Amino acid sequence: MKRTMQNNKLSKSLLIELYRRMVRIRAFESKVTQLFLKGLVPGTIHLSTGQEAVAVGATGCLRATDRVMLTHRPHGQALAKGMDPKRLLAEILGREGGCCRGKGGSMHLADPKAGIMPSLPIVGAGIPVAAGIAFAFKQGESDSVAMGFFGDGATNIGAFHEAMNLAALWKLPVVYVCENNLYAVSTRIHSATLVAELSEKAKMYGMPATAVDGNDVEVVYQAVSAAVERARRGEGPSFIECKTYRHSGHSRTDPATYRDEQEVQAWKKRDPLILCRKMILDRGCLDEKGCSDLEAEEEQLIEEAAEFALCSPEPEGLKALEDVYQDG
Ligand SMILES: Cc1ncc(C[n+]2csc(CCOP(=O)(O)OP(=O)(O)O)c2C)c(N)n1
Ligand SMILES: [Mg+2]
Repeated sequence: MKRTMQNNKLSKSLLIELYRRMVRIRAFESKVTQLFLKGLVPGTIHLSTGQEAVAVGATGCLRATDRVMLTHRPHGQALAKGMDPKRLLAEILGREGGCCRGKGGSMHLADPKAGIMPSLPIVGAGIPVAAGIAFAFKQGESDSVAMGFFGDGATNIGAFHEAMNLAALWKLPVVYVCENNLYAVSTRIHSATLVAELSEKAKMYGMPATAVDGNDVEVVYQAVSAAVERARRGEGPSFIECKTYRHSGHSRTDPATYRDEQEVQAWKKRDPLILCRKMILDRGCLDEKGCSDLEAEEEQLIEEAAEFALCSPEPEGLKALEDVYQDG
């Protein structure tokens, strides 16, 4: 992706590409919801609607060889890092054509060729793994970078603290992207920690840490790309807290009645897609028709993904143990 900036603003073509990716994620998760309501998705799903700017802005400057660790809310992050929507949707439906041949489902996605390591839905578990990947890059004298995504709730987990400490101490090339959506399931952030700013937790271990508007894709891109460049130069890890909000409940079974309706509406007004679309129109990157055409193209891409996924067969029972154990 072209990465030029003009007057601290992203180039028009880059902004359009970032918008396209956010629209793709929104259309994808809306299709997942439809299929879930038809009873076609085994298990539950955790949607990232409202948080698209974090996934897209954070991964926008990464190379295919950089690796990401995802969470229990991984659809948007996987699409943003380059997973094919067809293989992702087939995986969520538990079909043979999925990225893990239907064995993983929504929360266990992987596509190592695209730099997507198997996602870990155990809260916080991916944080030390991202440090481990970065350690391997460093040992191999590669300039690749690892990125670890996690939520606000994960910053209260022991693994977070151990990983932050080692990543800083060993100057590992890892960028930690914390999606602070104010809740861990139904627990509001400040009923779980007395630390007012999450970035303080990372600073304490000796790494640069900052908080940004996670609904502004340009701001996320700029903050994270500076951290990625720093890691590539061998200067060590960074922590970026992206303040954002999920539009729906924690999972499909959560009506989210613990949230104040005014709070939800205030965040919906700052929907990252609305903000980015306005930026694109105001800066003359595209006109109204250009935006609608782009949105229609992404809808079409997701329709094709659904067709592929729904036509993909369920895995045969006898194949259940294939790809599970390493040979030899
Ligand atoms: C170790 C562990 N404890 C509890 C759970 C159940 N659980 C799944 S997601 C979640 C909340 C995570 O909140 P946060 O880190 O803020 O991420 P978000 O869901 O907001 O994206 C919990 C408690 C789990 N998966 N792993
Ligand atoms: Mg959260």
